[in-house]
Amino acid sequence: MPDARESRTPDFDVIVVGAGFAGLNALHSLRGAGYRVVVLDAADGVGGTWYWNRYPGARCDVVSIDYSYTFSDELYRDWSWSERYAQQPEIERYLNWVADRLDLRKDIRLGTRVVSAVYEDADATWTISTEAGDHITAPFLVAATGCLSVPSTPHFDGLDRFQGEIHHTASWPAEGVDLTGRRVAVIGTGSSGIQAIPVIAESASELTVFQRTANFSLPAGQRENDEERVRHRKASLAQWREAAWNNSAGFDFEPAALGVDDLERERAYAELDRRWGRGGFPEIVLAFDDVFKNREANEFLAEYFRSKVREIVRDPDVAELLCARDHPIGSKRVCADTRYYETFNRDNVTLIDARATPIASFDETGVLLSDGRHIELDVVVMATGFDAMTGALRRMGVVGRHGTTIDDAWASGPHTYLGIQVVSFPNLFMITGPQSPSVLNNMILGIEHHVRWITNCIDFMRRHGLRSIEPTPEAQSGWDDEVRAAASETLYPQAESWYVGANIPGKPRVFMVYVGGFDKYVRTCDAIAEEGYEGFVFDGPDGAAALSRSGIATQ
Ligand code: N01
Repeated sequence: MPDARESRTPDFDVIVVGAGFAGLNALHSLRGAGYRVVVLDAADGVGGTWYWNRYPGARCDVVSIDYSYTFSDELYRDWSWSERYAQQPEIERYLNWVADRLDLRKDIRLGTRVVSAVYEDADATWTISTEAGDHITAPFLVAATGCLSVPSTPHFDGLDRFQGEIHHTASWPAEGVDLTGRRVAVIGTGSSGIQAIPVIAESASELTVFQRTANFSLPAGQRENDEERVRHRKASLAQWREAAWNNSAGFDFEPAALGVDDLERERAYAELDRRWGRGGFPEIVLAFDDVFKNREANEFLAEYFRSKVREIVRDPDVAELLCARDHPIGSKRVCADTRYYETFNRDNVTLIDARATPIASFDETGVLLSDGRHIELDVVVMATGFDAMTGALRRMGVVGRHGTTIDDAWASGPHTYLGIQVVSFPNLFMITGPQSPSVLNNMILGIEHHVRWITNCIDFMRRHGLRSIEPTPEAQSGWDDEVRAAASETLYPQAESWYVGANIPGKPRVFMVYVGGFDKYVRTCDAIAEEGYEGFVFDGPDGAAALSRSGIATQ
């Protein structure tokens, strides 16, 4: 009988799923290292999250010059953002430009949805099956599937009877939706809702906003780019990169303490006022590290935000409803808005407290509230978020060693080593996976770090003739402990957020992000690689131990 190990030649060396920031970077890096790579994406264009999230007002809430690839000086130098925070179409254009510039398209298969990914131990090969019925094989699988890529639409009785249009912000029609003169409801007031609401209010005849939980939001400080700053950044990218790699959040500023003892309050208020005027996270939320750990400093900042809402919103009842109280500031993503609170001063905008008077049901013409009110609607916008962090891999039908599914492995929440690999899923690498710094740090730098780490790891395996890599259970449970310990020093776990899976019914409540510091994380991952991948096991070409040095376990 032929040995299964030699029975098939894989179609590729690496299959990458996802053609957003992570997938494009992975393709460029791995192809550059000499591997045969294919990228698969369900969308009809590149861009990942920036392909799908086309809702009105969608823009990045991180300054664009920090939200760009830094792995190539040329790419960085040759692209110029038109605004401080780029809008979705411009970011999509940027990623298309990168795809052309790096000649990536020839290795990307668009309109290709992965429905299963199964690992075969005998020949250490992943087989990817697509919705169209194709099967593609490779020894390595890279999940560049994003942290927020599976939209979540809650169940509402009667929603299927509604005769108007229903659109989720994260699967907005490419051709757009004309909301002019229409009666629109937005359900949800997270980052997406808060960006969309002011823009929708401009064209809708009536806008009804359903808010279940108020969020903290600050002015984004949207403005033209400061050309001098851009020129300086382009000229000194290497220094900026160095500083950001060594920064606790992957940016170029170090947070300081807000310092709110009694004598300091007046000074702190004046400082916050100055920063509020400039707008943006780095100015306020990310600027003070004690805010994330110290309840008193946190409440001081939270109350400052509430005072701003009361200043802006004319109706005091509406203002109070818009004041966030149920979670420490920063423990849910703080939103960056453009005239969000001002929108509630408009005559055509109504705020509904969806906690006090929840939606009872939909019918053909609109929505019925629990207090008996009926609101006639033409369009419902679901700004209801995502099955975050774990949703994409779970939806992809990933099956590892001995038939273990990712659902089995993550039944009590995600368990990983470094947020990069999972026990029982050899040769599967995640980019910005759960338990890595991902969404709470500079995403693009986090992606670039993982891409570099994964490319180096595969190179290492090639050099040593290794067929497969996966973490040891001990290393994985040690990383679980580290992630938990880092979170327990902060206020993050105190919120009912998507960071802990609270927005998806039945999802285990576990804090899913590593918050021990981006710089520390990078050093940890890199040291592990340099020391011969401590905490990982390798399988040699004949299934036997192929490498055994300084405690590297082999099987
Ligand atoms: O989703 P969310 P999002 N009835 O989960 C409400 C990133 N992002 O798409 O809080 C009524 O934050 C829910 O209410 P509650 C960013 O990281 C970035 O807005 O559960 N309401 C909440 O208000 C962000 O954090 C940008 O009580 C219901 C809302 O829906 C992440 O994406 C832009 C409900 C969901 O908010 C997710 O943001 C946009 C129900 N049954 C997003 N179910 C950038 O700028 C849910 N809700 C880069």
